[in-house]
Amino acid sequence: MNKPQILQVGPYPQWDEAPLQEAFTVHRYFEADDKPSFLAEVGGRVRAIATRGELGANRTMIEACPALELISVYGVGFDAVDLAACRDRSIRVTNTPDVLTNDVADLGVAMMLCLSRGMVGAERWVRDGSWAAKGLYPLKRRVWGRRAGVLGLGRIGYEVAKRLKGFDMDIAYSDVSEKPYAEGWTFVQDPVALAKRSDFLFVTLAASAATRHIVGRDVIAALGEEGMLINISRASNIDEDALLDALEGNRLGSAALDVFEGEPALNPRFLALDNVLLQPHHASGTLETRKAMGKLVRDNLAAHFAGQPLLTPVL
Ligand code: 8YV
Repeated sequence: MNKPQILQVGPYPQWDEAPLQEAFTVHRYFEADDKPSFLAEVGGRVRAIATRGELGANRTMIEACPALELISVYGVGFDAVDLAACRDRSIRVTNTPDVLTNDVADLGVAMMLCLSRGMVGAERWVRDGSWAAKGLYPLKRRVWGRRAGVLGLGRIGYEVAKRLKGFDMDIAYSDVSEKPYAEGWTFVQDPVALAKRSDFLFVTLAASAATRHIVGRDVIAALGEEGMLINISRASNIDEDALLDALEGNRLGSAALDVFEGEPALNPRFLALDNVLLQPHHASGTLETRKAMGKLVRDNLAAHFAGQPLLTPVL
C-alpha cells in the first residue's frame, strides 16, 4: 500500500525521524535549497504537514498543497499556522498540549530564580577567579515571599502559579475571566494593574492576533524599575521595542526571555544588556517531553489516516 505523503517543515530529533519515515513518504522542506520550486514539485501530493510550534505553516505553504488534510504541530502553540487558510479548506490542525506543561513551567520558575539571584554572573565570579581576588559576590534580590503576577492562567500559567505557591509568594493572575481553580490567588483582570502589583510578571498566554503586544509600554512601565518580566510564551505577546527601550533605560528592572521576534536571529540590542537572561526557546526542551511531543505528532497523523478521531485537535 502507498504510504501517505507528508511535508516536514523542520528537523525533529533523530528518534522521531525513523518512525515518521516508516509510516509516511516524507518530503523534507527544510533541506530544500529552492523552497518555492520544492513546494511546486511535491505540494500536489502532500496530504499532511508535520511542523513545529515556532515554524508553523503559512498561507503560501498551505496553498501549495491542494490535497492537504491535516497540519500536525510539534508544540502547544499553533499561532504560526495560518488558521484562516486552514478554515477556508477545512484543514484540521493538531498540537501537543499537556505533555510539555510542567517542563515549560519549570523553566519559567528557574529563569526567575536564576536572574533574581544572579546565578549566571555568580558562576562567572567563581570561574574567573573574582571570588578569590575580589571576595564576596554582590548581593541580589530575594524571590520567596514576594509578589508574582501570571498573565494567562491556562495550563502553563496554572503550573507556574502552583510552583510559586511553594515559594510562599503573593500570587495574582490576569485572564479573560476569573478561574474557579485559582483558589487563594487574586484575580486582576487588567494587565497594567497586574503588573503594578507584581515584582515578577510571567507571560504565559497562548499567542494570537488578539494578544499581540498585550505587554506594551504601559504594562512595562507599571512593572517598573524593580520588576522582572519572564516570557515563556511567544515573543509577539510583548512589544519588543518597548521592552528593549525600558531595559536600556533601566525603567524595567530585568527580563528573562525564552522567545524572541525573528528568533533565532534575535535583536542584537539584547546582547548588550546585562539585566536580561536569554534562553534559546527551549522551555519544552527535555528528553522526556520532546519524546512525548514527537509521539503525539505521529499519533495524530496516524489517527487521521486511520479515520480515527484526532487526539489533540485545535481545529
Ligand atoms: C517548540 C513551542 O515547538 O510548544 C510550543 O509552542 O514553541 C515549543 O515547544 C519547540 O521548541 C520545538 O520546536
